[in-house]
Amino acid sequence: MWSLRMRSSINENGIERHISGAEGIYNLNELEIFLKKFLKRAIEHPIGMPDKIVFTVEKIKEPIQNVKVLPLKTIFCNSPEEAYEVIKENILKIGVSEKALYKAWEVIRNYKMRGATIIDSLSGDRLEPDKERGVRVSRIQMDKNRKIQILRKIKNLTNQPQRVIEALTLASKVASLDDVVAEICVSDNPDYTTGYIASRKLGYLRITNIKKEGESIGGRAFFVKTPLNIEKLIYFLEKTPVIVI
Ligand code: WAQ
Ligand code: MG
Repeated sequence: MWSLRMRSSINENGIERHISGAEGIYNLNELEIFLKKFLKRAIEHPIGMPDKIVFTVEKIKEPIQNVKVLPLKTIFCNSPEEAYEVIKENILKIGVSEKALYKAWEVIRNYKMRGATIIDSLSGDRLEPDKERGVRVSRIQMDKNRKIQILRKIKNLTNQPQRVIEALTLASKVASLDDVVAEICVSDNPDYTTGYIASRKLGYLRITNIKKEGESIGGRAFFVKTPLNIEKLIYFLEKTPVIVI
């Protein structure tokens, strides 16, 4: 099996601004199709046309781990304020402090990162070594039959089912770790206003109207228990190949 990754960016006054990325695990004869798909995605992104697209194609040598998919549910909210209340209520009850949630929200609102911030679920401290980039979850794929089942379930709930599949795949890998208490995610696409919170206890809770239409804020935060081996956590998230079943 092969790991395929794409990231695209645009140079703005000497600063490389991330536009989009994609990840997958494929066999050799699928690679060409997905290279084309990822290229199309890079050049058709609503944020704009990139001036740099990087593809990484790597043969996977480690054993691939299976991780169970999180159960999916949608909570309909009418405004970002209502969404925040729903998030707060759910996330506090599984052991994330208000301070930590506030910190995550602040990072998501104010920084454009390529990856996720890692936040101490109690103190609210940021723990990722590279605070500009964050941690990028990679080497993930959803099992084909599971994908078909999820697509059937969400077809009337979203106009971008592929986005849900990818987010659910990522969230299932992240939530599989005992060190992780929860995740919160807001898409950085101005036209995509459904976000989610996820954990083994809550499952994958889609939250509509997590931000206002047209806003380009977005990001991800992983809330973790401390003390923990942060290098080991990051290695698993970035490097260990996982199929979500
Ligand atoms: N690993 C870690 N963080 C990432 C990754 C990754 N592989 N990809 C993106 N991020 C971070 C980064 O900070 C982005 O700005 C942010 O997440 C949002 O990324 O159920 O589309 O790709 O309807 O815009 C969730 C809701 C959609 C789906 C999430 O995220 C649903 C989404 P985006
Ligand atoms: Mg995006």
